[in-house]
Amino acid sequence: MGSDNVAIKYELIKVCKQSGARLGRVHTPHGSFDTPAFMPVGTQATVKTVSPEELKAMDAGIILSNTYHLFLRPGHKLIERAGGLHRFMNWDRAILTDSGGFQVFSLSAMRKIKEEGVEFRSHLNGDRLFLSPELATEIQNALGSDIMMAFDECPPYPADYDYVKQSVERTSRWAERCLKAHARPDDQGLFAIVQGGMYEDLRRQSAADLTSLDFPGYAIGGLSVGEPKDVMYEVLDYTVPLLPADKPRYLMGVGSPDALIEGSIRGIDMFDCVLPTRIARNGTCMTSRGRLVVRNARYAEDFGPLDPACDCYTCRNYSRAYIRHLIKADETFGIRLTTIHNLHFLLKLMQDVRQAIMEDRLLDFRDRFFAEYG
Ligand code: PRF
Ligand code: ZN
Repeated sequence: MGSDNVAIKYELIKVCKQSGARLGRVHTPHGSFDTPAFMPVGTQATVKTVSPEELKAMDAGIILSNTYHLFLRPGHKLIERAGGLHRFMNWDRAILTDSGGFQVFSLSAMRKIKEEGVEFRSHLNGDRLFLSPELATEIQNALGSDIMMAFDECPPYPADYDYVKQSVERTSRWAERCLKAHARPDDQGLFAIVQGGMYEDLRRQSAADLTSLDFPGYAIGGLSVGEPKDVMYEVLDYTVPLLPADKPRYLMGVGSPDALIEGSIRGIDMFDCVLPTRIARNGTCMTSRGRLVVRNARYAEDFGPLDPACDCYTCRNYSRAYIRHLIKADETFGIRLTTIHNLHFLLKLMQDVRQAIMEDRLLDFRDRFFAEYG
């Protein structure tokens, strides 16, 4: 299980003989979670509309939150004074924080990337702000997340080779600066992020740079940024084998059911995505038969559950017609019900994936799932 003086340890339990997927367990200062794992997203120190008790009942062992948002509001110093992010939000299981590298590029205006860091304007009030590897690390140390992410640059898609090469090299220098700035290595693990766009030799260069620095886990960034799915799977095919087998591997920002299964098959251990919670808020549900838009008029008098195959709180107690009515009437309970269902659906999918790995039948599971899900 690795040495004892590190915050994050990966335990490999079993490799699926049929697919090569890994069943494992990640040990953190706030408990352990089984992998492959899906991490619900709690951007603003809350997984939108659901309580920590509800998340636990759905088997979430780890959630994700965001440096960028908490830095802007309410501020990491305030959260530190509250006793850290776990205490502040009443979540005593594991938390991973993203570094802000990606959010600065996707949300803020007027970014200027320099060697020192990134200058940007707040998406809330236009304030001129600056994030650097050192500050992103200091913020995450103050938040006290179990897993912190290095401050990286995620290039857009498509991006030309020379641009991506520069950004890989900068991301490597920034990762080293994060490691130096990290003040709590005994109770927080810092993961590095492999970039390199869709270029195999740049992924190779990025992985070589970062694995030479011995982080307790590695993420693959820069995917699910608009490229075709086949391209993402191809990048995973050659990138995952570049990462150490005794550390967790995290595919950032990916959470569609098909990508969770295909990523697991390729050796990914952790995933996060706003998809289940975001689509829930406009009335879209993930079901065993594919997506269902419960707002649709065809469900006005459908008194059955969202998904007959689901045993979540929502499906055990409420009908499509009722949920549709709530959402159309702008009643917040409606989006709570769809959020609970979607999170339950993905967390249950990951339980099924883990069971299939245990029984060496993940490829069979994939084929059966896709035949139903479409
Ligand atoms: N870097 C960081 N966060 C991310 C990404 C990345 O490349 C992605 C890419 N899909 C999602 N979230 N820091
Ligand atoms: Zn359900």
